[in-house]
This record gives sequence, C-alpha cells and structure tokens, in this order.
Amino acid sequence: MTRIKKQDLCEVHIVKTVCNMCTNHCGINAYVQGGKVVNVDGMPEHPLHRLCVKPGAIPEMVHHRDRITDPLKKENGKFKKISWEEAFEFIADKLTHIKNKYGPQSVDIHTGNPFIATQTEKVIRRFADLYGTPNYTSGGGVCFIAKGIGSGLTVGGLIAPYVAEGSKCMVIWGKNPAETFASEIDVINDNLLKGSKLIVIDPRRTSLAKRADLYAQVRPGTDCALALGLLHIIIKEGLYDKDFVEKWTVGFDKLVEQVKDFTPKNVEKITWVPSKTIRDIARMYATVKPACTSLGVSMDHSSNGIQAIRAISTMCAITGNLEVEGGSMLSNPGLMQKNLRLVDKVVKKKAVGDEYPVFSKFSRETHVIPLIDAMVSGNPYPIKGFLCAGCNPAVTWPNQNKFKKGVKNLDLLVVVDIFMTPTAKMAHIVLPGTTALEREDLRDAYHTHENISLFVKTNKAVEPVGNSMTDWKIWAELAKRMGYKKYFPWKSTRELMAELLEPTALSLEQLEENPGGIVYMENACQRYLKNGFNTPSKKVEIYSEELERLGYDPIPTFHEPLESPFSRPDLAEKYPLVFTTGARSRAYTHSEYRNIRKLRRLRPDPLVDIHVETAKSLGIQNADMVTVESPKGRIKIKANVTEDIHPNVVCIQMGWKQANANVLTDDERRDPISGYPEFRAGMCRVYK
Ligand SMILES: Nc1nc2c(c(=O)[nH]1)N[C@H]1C(S)=C(S)[C@@H](COP(=O)(O)OP(=O)(O)OC[C@H]3O[C@@H](n4cnc5c(=O)[nH]c(N)nc54)[C@H](O)[C@@H]3O)O[C@H]1N2
Ligand SMILES: Nc1nc2c(c(=O)[nH]1)N[C@H]1C(S)=C(S)[C@@H](COP(=O)(O)OP(=O)(O)OC[C@H]3O[C@@H](n4cnc5c(=O)[nH]c(N)nc54)[C@H](O)[C@@H]3O)O[C@H]1N2
Ligand code: SF4
Ligand SMILES: [Mo]
Repeated sequence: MTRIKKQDLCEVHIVKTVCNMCTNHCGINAYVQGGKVVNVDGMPEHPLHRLCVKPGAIPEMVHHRDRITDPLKKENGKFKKISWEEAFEFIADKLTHIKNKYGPQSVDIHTGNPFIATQTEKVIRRFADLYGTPNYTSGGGVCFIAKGIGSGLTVGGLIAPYVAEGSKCMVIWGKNPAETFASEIDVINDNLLKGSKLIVIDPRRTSLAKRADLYAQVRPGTDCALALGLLHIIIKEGLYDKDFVEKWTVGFDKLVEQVKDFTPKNVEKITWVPSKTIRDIARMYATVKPACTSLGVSMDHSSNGIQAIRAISTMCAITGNLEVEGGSMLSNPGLMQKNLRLVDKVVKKKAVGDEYPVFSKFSRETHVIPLIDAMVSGNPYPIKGFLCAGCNPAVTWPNQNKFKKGVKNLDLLVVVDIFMTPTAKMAHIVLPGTTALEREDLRDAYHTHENISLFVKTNKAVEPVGNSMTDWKIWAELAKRMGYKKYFPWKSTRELMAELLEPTALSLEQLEENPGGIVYMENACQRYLKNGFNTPSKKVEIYSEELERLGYDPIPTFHEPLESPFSRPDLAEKYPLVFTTGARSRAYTHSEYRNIRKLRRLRPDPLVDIHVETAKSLGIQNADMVTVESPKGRIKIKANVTEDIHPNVVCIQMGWKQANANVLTDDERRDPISGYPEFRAGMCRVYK
C-alpha cells in the first residue's frame, strides 16, 4: 500500500519570486505544498524566465537535511547547538572586547554574492558603520567591478557585459555563457539565426568557440596585448570613425604611438594567437556593424585587466559601436534607495584595502584581497575579527595556505551560511541564515548582465527551516545586543522595505502587483550627444589624467602576467605549463551545490583540462588522478584530456573543496589599479 504523505493532501500554491542560485536572478514560480517547495519553473512575467538546470534543485536545497538549523558554537574543536540569545551574547562580548583592545578597524565585515544589491547588504553595512570599522568588504573585490572601473575610466560607465539583440557581430571574450549566462545564450542563438557573426576569445575551445566564425586561443592573461593588436590593425587600416575620434576622444595620438609595435606578428608572439586570426578579428569587428563585446570575468582576474578593459572600451568607442542599438550599451546607474550608511560613525583610520583608491571610488568600499595579507602579517594593523555572510573564502579566495594561516590569528570568526562550508568549519560561531525562498527582499537587478534597470521584490515561499533566521534580522538583532537598537527600528521586513523605498517613485504595493519587477529606467542610445561622456573631460579618455595623477599608465598598456614563462623564466623549468582557473560549470555556482545530488550527478568530479599531446608526453591518460603544483601549493585532481585547450595551458575548475584551485593561486599578484588577484595566469607543473 502506498503511504499518502500529509503534505500530498495540501493544495499547491505558487509563489512568484527570484532565483538566487547564481547572480543572474531569473524570475521563478515556486510551487509550494504543505509548507515545502516542491517544484520550480520560470515566471513568465519576469524578463529572464528561461531557467538553467540549477533551480530544478531548489526543493532539494531548501529542505536539505544538511541545512544548518541552529546557531553553533565551537567548543573543544566540536560544534555545539546554542540558542540565538547565547550566540548574540558571545559575539557582542567578543566584538566589544576587540574594539576596546585593538580598535574597530580590527574587524572586517564581509558580504558575498547572495546579497548583491539587496536590502540585506544595506543592513549589514549599517551594522559595520556603527561598529566603526572602515573594513567593510564584499565579493566586489573579486568579481566584475573591475569591468566597471576599466570602462568607467574610459567611457564614463559600465559597458554592459552582454550580447545585445540585433548585434551583427558578437565578440565573446573570456566568457563562457553556455555555462554561466543561460539567458545570454538565447540572445546569441537568436542573433546567429539571423546571420550574425561570432568571435570567441578563450584559451579553451568552448562549445561556443566551436560555433564561432573566428576563434582566438589566447594565452591566459594576455588579452590586453591582443586588444592592442586589434587596435593596431583598426588604426592602420583606417577602420575607425575619424569624426568621432576628433570630437569625442582624448589621447588618440598617444594611442597611435602606443600600438605601433603591436603588429600582428609581435602580438602572435605574446598571445599565441596566429597573426592572420588577429587581422581577421580586427577587420570583422570593425566592419560588420553593429558589433558588441561581451566580456567575462577573465578580464577582471588578470594583473593587466584594467588596461585590457580600457583598450577594449576604446575599441568599442572609436569603431562607432558604443551606445548604438545592437552595439555596446552603457548600463544605467542603480535605483537611488534610502541611504542607510552612517559614515560619521566610522573610525578615521585607513582601511586595509585603501591602497586601491580607484577601486574604492568606483565601489564605495575597500578592497578585500589585501585583507589576507593583513590577517597574516598584522600590517597595517592586526585583524582580530572576521564576520562573513554568504561567502566561502576558504574555497574562493586566492592563496589558501596563506588564508588558513591568517584565520588562525583571529579571535573571532563568525560565518552566516546555510550549509557547513569549509569556511564555517573554521569558525568560532556559525549562524544559520536562510535561502532566498525563506525571506522577502528588495533587489535592484541593474547590475545583472542583461542591462535592464529592473527592481524586484522577492517573496517568501516557505518559513525559515528550523531555527534559522532571515538574514537581515540576524544583523539587526546583533546590533541590539551591541547597543545600536535605535538604528535598527524596523519591526518587520515590510517596514524596512518601505523605508528603503521612500526616496524612490516605487511603492511596495506596486512591486507586489508586478512580481516580474518594474523597469525604472529605459536604456538610450548615444546619450553623450546631450551631456558628453561621464568622464572628467566629458570625452572618451583613451588618455586618463586621473590614472596619470595616481601613478598608473595613463593609456592602455600591456604588461606581462606577473607569473609567466616570460616574466619569470627562472620558474619555467620547474613549472613549464601556464594555468588558468575558473571555467564554471552550469551545475554549480562557485563553491556551492556539490552537496545537491541532482546537480552533482551532472558534473561529479573536479577536472583539470590538459591537451592530448601534453598529457601523452607526461604519461597521463584521461580520468587519471594527477597532481597540479604551483609555487604556492599542490592539489590532486582528475585529468580531462582534450584537444580543446592550448598545449601549453591547463585550466582548473574553481569552487571545489576536494581540489581547490586556490591552493595554487596567489593573493599578492594583483592588478595595480583594481587590486584583483591574477586568478587567470600562473605557472605550474602536472604529474601523475
Ligand atoms: N581561482 C578562482 N577563484 C575565484 C574565481 C575564479 O574564477 N577562480 N572567481 C571569483 C569570483 S568571480 C567570485 S564571484 C567568487 C565567489 O566566491 P564566494 O562569494 O565565496 O561564492 P560562493 O562559493 O557561491 O559562496 C556563497 C556562500 O553563501 C552561502 N549562501 C547562499 N545563499 C545564501 C543565503 O541566502 N544566505 C546566507 N547566509 N548564505 C547563503 C552558500 O552556501 C555559500 O557558502 O569566487 C572568486 N574566486
Ligand atoms: N553556472 C554558473 N553560472 C555563473 C556562476 C557560477 O559559478 N556558475 N558565477 C557567476 C559569476 S559571480 C561570475 S563572475 C560569472 C563568470 O562567468 P564567466 O566569465 O563565463 O566565467 P568562467 O566560466 O570562469 O570563465 C569564462 C571563460 O574564460 C576562459 N579564460 C580563462 N582564462 C582566460 C584568459 O586569460 N583570457 C581569456 N580571454 N579567457 C580566459 C575560460 O576558459 C572560460 O571558458 O558567472 C556567473 N554565472
Ligand atoms: S541562471 Fe540559473 S541559477 Fe542563475 S538565476 Fe537563472 S535560473 Fe537561477
Ligand atoms: Mo563572480
């Protein structure tokens, strides 16, 4: 006899909300029965409703038996369940002690991707201000802000890293949307059906590269040289808009000088891309119009990233592809909600990441990567506390051996998460947050790649599991224990939302009537004709006086990756191969979901891509377990022997605790302007 579960007797109802399983934030219908999410599909009212594989696993994730359901405290190396009251008291005591002994700057408060552009992030930031620390950091120090900086310095705004509908020539550069941006692939496919050209630039011959008209198998970390090579051809062959250059740019003459030596032959030597391909790409991009560039996070993760992005932004502008329909569009700014910051409460001390003033200006926060060094060295001052919400730095931050050493120096590590991650395992206190399906939030999706200024209220489908707590409330409750009660007056999520919406033209009711979100600003073409570009000179700054003043290269300049066979020939004998990391898979987001059976089945193992010939010379066969060793450390990982990677390059997937790519990476090799770590170029050897 089949047993009927109580839940099956309940009616199913639909809750319209947003998928938070990656940073795309597609609209979903969650089917709820008996207090549980039982199914998920796309919400037709939302502009992004063609879902990838991940939300199919939302029911398993939300109701997973490994969810953290209670606050946990480590005692004698073991975690013990405690009450929220005990947890808050313990943390408040420690925070007060650290503040008295070392000053508030000795605590870093960090939020990860699940909270990007949400009300939760705003509440956490207010907490950090009241505590007084200038060290509030976020995932922005490793993700996508570099693009905003590079194009912001050049053309006065973020060039939306997204393929535009109707584009006749699409350049997918260091990005693999077939795995990472489900909705962008739809646009690419539509454009291809209409006869658009496709150019892919990637050290791996991805599925999209196989469909491309032109494919450049670039050496990791040399994208800036390639961009300067393209500019060389475009300028030499007069394939640019001379009127535009005259009226709207600063420093073109210096660029002409700069690219003189970047002949296809020279660029081939640097990038390993054949000179014919370089010529063909330049000609196709500059003549098949409108053309657009869609840049992945590879640009950000390079020590030459800002210069590469500036070169590419310049190329967009001078070929007449900027702010035209089907070309490269500038993103709108976000919606101006109520500012919860309390900057006057922050102690007047330099933040650890303040060595990157351009990053701070664009992100309005300090850089997170120098924190790793400060944790270990105690310079510029000791870091004694780290409060980390929605982030798993023990997997995703560079130079893991060093990071772990730094954690040992902490008096307080608090992790707010939904699962027991490697970072949570190191914590003194773990607090159970909720999934997005268990809370309401406000989300400004301006930052998503589709370049839509969309504001959405996300909805609660089920009650928080166990004793877990809505993420913003955790911080408001802790704040009360710290004596900051009057700054956290909201009795409910709705009250908080209403306050945040005060300065906007949107109301909660409106947002609830439009579950697919409200577009609060339309995109427009050629806005510069009215107001100029949003740069100090109001023009496209090929030459940036601001960069010059700060001591950086003022025009796009190529520098070798800081660890490469050319910059470090001393290492080349021991570490003959170049490695890059990242290469996300559709089944996972960074370090997440390896514990979700439905997704793990799709991609069961961490892999290193290695070329057939290279593998042969090393006696390695497909699926062998191999060791990858860099100057920073070594990991064991399964070999994926393939024709689809450059013979001198290996690519290690990110996000696996079982084979952590970040044991191999370095925190101190950084882009001098953005401060981003060089995740995409390093030297290694591989052996069985
Ligand atoms: N080597 C290498 N390293 C990289 C990269 C690379 O390409 N190569 N990429 C970098 C980039 S671009 C990024 S964005 C970072 C990402 O790095 P992280 O920000 O560390 O990203 P995740 O691994 O997704 O960690 C998110 C954590 O939040 C938890 N979580 C999810 N939802 C919620 C929630 O609603 N509430 C709470 N409290 N917790 C939640 C998850 O369980 C998970 O532990 O990694 C960076 N690191
Ligand atoms: N499924 C899934 N989707 C995601 C995420 C996820 O973790 N999983 N994360 C989200 C986030 S936060 C981010 S940042 C984005 C990242 O999305 P993407 O930018 O697509 O990131 P990756 O897949 O890591 O890398 C893209 C491509 O860059 C290539 N590459 C490596 N090094 C270089 C290089 O030096 N130059 C060039 N030109 N190419 C190089 C790799 O081979 C890879 O094919 O994805 C978002 N979407
Ligand atoms: S791309 Fe997939 S995981 Fe990301 S928000 Fe959309 S449906 Fe969710
Ligand atoms: Mo990212």
